[in-house]
Amino acid sequence: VTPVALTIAGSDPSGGAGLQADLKTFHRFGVYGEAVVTLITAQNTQTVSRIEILSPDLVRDQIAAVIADIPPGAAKTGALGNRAVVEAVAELADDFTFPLVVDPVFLSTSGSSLLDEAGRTALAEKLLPRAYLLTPNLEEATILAGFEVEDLASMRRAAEVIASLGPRNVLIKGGHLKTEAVDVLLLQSGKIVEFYAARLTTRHTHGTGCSYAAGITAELAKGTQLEEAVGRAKRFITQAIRQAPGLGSGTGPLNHAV
Ligand code: PXL
Repeated sequence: VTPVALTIAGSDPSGGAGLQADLKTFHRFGVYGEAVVTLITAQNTQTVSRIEILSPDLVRDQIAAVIADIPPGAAKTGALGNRAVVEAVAELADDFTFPLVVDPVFLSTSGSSLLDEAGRTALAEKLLPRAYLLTPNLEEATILAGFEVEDLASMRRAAEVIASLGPRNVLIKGGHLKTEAVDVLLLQSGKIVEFYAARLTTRHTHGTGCSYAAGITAELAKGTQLEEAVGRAKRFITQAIRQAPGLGSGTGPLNHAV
C-alpha cells in the first residue's frame, strides 16, 4: 500500500518553506502527500509581507475531509497562526489514530510571527499533550523551556523540561549552534540519542525546519521507528542544504530532490 502523510501548515508561495516544502519532502521520501492550509503568507526569500490566517472552521473541515477519505499514516503541524486554529487542530487530534509531529513554528525564517502569544500558550496546553514528537529549534526550545537553550548541555536539560509538557518524544534541533549541528532526541523511554552533522556555512536555509520535520513524518508514515526516522531525515536535510540551488536574493530554499 502507498504510504500517506498529512501536513497541516501555512503556505509559502516561494516554495521553500511551509506546506510546499512539506509536500516536496513527502514526495522525495516516496510518500503520498496531503496538505491542509492554516494560513497564507505573501513572502519570498527576503521577507514576509503579509499573513492571513484562515478561520478555524475551514481548517477543521479540511482535516475532517481528508481524514475521512484518505487517512494518513502520520501527520505534522507547521505554522498555525493563532489560538483558535491551534484549538481546532488539537480537538481533532484527539481522535487521530496515527502519530502527530508538532513543529512549533513561532517565527518565519525572516522573523515574522507565525503564532501569536495566546497561540503559543494554547499549543503548549492543548496540542503538546497530543503530540507523538515535538521538534523545536533552539529559539523555540528557549521559549518552551523558559531558559536559554544554547549548547548541548542546555539542550539536554530543555528536552526533559519540554517533555513534561506532554509530547511523548522531543527532538531539539541544533542547526543554529555555533559549533556543530547537533540534534538531541529524548525518547519516551528516557533514552537520549544525539545526531551529529558538520556545520555548513550557507545562507540558503529557508524552510530547513519544515523540511526536516516533514522527512521524519514521511518515515513515520512508512512505519519506520522514530530513531531511524530521525537519522534518515537528518541525512536528507544535510544533503538538501549542501546542494541548495542558490535561488533568490535572500535566504534561499533547499534542494528537496537530493
Ligand atoms: O520554516 C518555518 C515556516 C513555516 N511555515 C511557513 C513559513 C515558514 C518560514 O518562513 O513561511 C508558512
